[in-house]
Amino acid sequence: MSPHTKKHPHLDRLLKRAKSLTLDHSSKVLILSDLHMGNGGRLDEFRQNSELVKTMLERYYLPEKYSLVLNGDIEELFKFSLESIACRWSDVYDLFLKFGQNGFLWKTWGNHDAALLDNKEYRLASSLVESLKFHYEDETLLLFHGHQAALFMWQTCSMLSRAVIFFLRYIAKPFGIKNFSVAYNSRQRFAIEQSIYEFSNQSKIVSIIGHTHRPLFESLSKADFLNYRIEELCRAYSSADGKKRAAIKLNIGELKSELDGCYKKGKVTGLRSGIYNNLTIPSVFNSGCTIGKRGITALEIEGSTIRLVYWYNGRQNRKYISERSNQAMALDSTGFSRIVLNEDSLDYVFSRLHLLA
Ligand SMILES: [Mn+2]
Repeated sequence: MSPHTKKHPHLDRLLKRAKSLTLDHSSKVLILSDLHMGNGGRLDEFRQNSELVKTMLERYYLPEKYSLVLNGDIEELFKFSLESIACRWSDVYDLFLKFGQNGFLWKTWGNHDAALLDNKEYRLASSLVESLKFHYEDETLLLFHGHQAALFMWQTCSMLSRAVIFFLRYIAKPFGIKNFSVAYNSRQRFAIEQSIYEFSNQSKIVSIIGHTHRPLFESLSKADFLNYRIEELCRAYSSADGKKRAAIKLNIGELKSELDGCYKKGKVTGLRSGIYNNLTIPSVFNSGCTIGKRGITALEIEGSTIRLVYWYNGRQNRKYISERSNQAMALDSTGFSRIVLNEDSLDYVFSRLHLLA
């Protein structure tokens, strides 16, 4: 296809109109999406992780001087009124607004909270945009919710939205029908991710989305990473002294059995690895969502590093596997823990994008 053919004109428009910000090597940004906050009742999908979200914002990201991007579907307006949401979670809005002091607070709208556009009462009204672009050196990261990729689907939905909202509020609720926010099956999710992936590679930008509730972190596959790490350790071994050699040998043994585990499953495992084509181009990242049963995922940008992190109740005796063999960090005595699932330098991400896309 000619480079001048615009296959995704609506995503292109989004990129052109995006609110511009510049990142430097001291920038810290937390990206969250898909909180789906409700009225605090049984059908409120935010409720079960609300303490976790409040604690990590207040005790970790605020004191660590992070700025905040809320990347869409923060409120669940298909099922609840803004009044009921704002009333139940006013302390969460207080927290969001404090991030302005660390740098900035921006919120992109998603399909479940687009109705807030004309609402003057809305507390985050002055932070609301459709998309954001971060300029990092000569590179661009585009942040948007992601539903825009399914424009045709969405136009059809808009025509039906009155009926859908009526159904969800007045029929689904009394009968206790759950899980409406997981609106896409895996094929539709794949179609959305794929068109954003295509668009990002064509435009040589990195897109950061939410919407599909599936965390994405394009990177080396776990097996490639483990191979690379083992290689490094073997090189270090030859120049190490006796004590260090023993530690390196132990470490290599652990990595080797992890690597064997990857191959035993018959495929290279990981959150994401090469499902669109044979080469992994790290052009689409997804912060995941905060309505998971066991914990939440989020993206962090800290200077030249981008990370996918997982926060969970550390008192539960469960083992979480990091793609990079990282250790979990307990947050003081809160009971909550954070583990880095995957991380890469932005320079590496953009080099790969330019060399492979
Ligand atoms: Mn959405």
